[in-house]
Amino acid sequence: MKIRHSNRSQFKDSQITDESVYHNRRSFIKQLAVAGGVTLASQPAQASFLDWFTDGKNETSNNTKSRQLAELNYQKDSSELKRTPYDKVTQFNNFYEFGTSKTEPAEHASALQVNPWDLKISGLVDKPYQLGYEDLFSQFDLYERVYRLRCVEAWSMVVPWIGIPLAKVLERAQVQNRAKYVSFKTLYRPSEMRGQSSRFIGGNIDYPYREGLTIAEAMHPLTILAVGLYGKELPNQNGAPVRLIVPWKYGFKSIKSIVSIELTNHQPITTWNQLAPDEYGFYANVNPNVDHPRWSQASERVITTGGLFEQTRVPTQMFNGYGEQVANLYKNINLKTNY
Ligand SMILES: Nc1nc2c(c(=O)[nH]1)N[C@H]1C(S)=C(S)[C@@H](COP(=O)(O)O)O[C@H]1N2
Ligand SMILES: [Mo]
Repeated sequence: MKIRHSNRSQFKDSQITDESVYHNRRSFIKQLAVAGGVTLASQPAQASFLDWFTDGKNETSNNTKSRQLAELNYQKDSSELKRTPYDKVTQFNNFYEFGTSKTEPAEHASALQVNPWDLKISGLVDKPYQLGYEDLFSQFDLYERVYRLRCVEAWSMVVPWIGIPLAKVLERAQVQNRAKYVSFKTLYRPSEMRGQSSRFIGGNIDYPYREGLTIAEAMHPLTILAVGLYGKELPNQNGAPVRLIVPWKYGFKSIKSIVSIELTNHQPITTWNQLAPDEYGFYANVNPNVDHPRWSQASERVITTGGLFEQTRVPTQMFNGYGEQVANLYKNINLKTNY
């Protein structure tokens, strides 16, 4: 593993606080413009970006404003969390499409072309639609959410994500009543994702990588589609240009580089459950009381700045510490058998 010094000084405090949606959107867009990630040249694109800074749009009715504030409150507790340095967040990854080690994603994910992108929202909806690369940054309000990410491998990190509540994306498609689950798929493009053309590199996964949630989980305000972290666009190795974040579930649920979101009436097949059903369930809620068959889930190693000798272990919390918000989703479910 490469050991590098933290780069935190490059982030302004304004990017990693929860002051306001307005403020975050503005600093995020500045970042995008500086990074050259988005072209501001064309008039229509510029107009839609500028709309973000005005209060004249339908998005900013009083109702919407209070809802936005309510959602931001979810972040209050977690804003106390100590953030994992940017270098660790972007160089210690799981993204088997680029290799099974923690360092291969950062080494090989630059091959992935994220612009243009095509994310389809389809299935049991009245209004299926698509989002292109720039739409991901311009068509919805963006929020900063500082969440702990707990991998099933018993390590965790704390990441300031920027994203869109998934519920907003689903609501636009007008979800039908008979939809019970949401199915997600990662891009399948072996020419750019080396693990998809080699079982040896890609860990024997039947690509594309797939994940799924119940409708209630997908609609929960903590569930977001992330398009950025630390005030910048997502690096490819973290799942650019758009990935799921479900903070109360093991990290493998948080599927990267998504091209398809499909509403279904049946529980979707999911990658890790298909590969090893005795070890990885569909729910995959973080649960210190249900061990993995091969290791304990009672505690976790916190990924910090440290080098080889660092060992910061903390007890794992039920639902990764988000129980107050999500426990009610599972009140009629046996969490030992539905792991
Ligand atoms: N498409 C895809 N998504 C994926 C994975 C993967 O291999 N492929 N790994 C998962 C796992 S196991 C974890 S812990 C998180 C890691 O996210 P991060 O690298 O941004 O920390 O991504 C998840 N999403
Ligand atoms: Mo993971």
